[in-house]
Amino acid sequence: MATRRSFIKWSAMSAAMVSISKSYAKKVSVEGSGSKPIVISTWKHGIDANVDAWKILSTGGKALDAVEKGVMNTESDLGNRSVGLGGLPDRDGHVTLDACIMDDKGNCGSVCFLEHIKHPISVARMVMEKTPHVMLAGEGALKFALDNGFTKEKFDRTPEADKAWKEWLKKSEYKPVINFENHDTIGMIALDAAGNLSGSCTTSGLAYKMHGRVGDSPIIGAGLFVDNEVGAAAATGTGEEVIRIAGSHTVVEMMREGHSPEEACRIAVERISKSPKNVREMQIGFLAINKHGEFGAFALQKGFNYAVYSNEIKNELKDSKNLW
Ligand code: SD4
Repeated sequence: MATRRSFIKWSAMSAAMVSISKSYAKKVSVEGSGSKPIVISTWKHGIDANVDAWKILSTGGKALDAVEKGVMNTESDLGNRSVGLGGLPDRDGHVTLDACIMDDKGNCGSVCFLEHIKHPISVARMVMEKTPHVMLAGEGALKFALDNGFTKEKFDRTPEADKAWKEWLKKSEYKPVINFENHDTIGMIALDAAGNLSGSCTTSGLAYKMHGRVGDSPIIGAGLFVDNEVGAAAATGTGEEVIRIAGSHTVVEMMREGHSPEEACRIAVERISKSPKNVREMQIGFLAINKHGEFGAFALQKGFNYAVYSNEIKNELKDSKNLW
């Protein structure tokens, strides 16, 4: 039987929970008007990726299918220097790919340090759906992909990436820092017509990184996080800094506390600005959607943009606000 003391404790907890959920439900100042379905994704290439995602979302399809199909568009573009097999290699000439995906039920899958596969995002989805694991790396990830019907692309680097790498080798200046010319991982998050969220993230990582380096993009909670009760977030920029603060998870937790998507992203960016490393020259950006379909973004530096597609916003590139 409940004692008076446990009843009082329970009542106090319930009151606190009601006030938290009220503050979450409260409409704070937000970028997006709050509609569904909606998809948002990082950088200019998000425009083309959103088109493929929207074909699924606008016909009642699932956010999970949309975010996979959407970023496959970017992975297929061999002209892209930071996503897919067209990406710039590491310092030893290897193009190593990182990707992850997360659905509305908390399922997630990831691959990192994967070579020779055109669509790492689909391998990540297969890790999620066909294995008891979340993450496969390197040779093991490649073997898993080949065993499951993916084909090994023959070339090591595109001719353009090869040329850029050979040019870089002349000085071999090791500066694995995201600056203003050196970024465009795709992170995509979507809310479908049924009200479910999912996200994806895929990249070739930092150009000329150390062989074996893995960034934030395949790490659930860093490059991507989805909580279907609250919202979803994705990151772009210098992965080490995003990992240090568990960036995308932080953004989602801030939304859980009642912050708008943009405010939540700003809080994460402010934390990064206090990094023990010198982040003055780095670019890091987050984007987020909440359960109501409101969205927002925030970055350290000027220049981060993201693409939004909904019934009201027909695939527009928006400039993110920034700290510095
Ligand atoms: C990484 N976050 O590997 C990725 C790189 C990136 O825009 O986002 N570039 O650190």
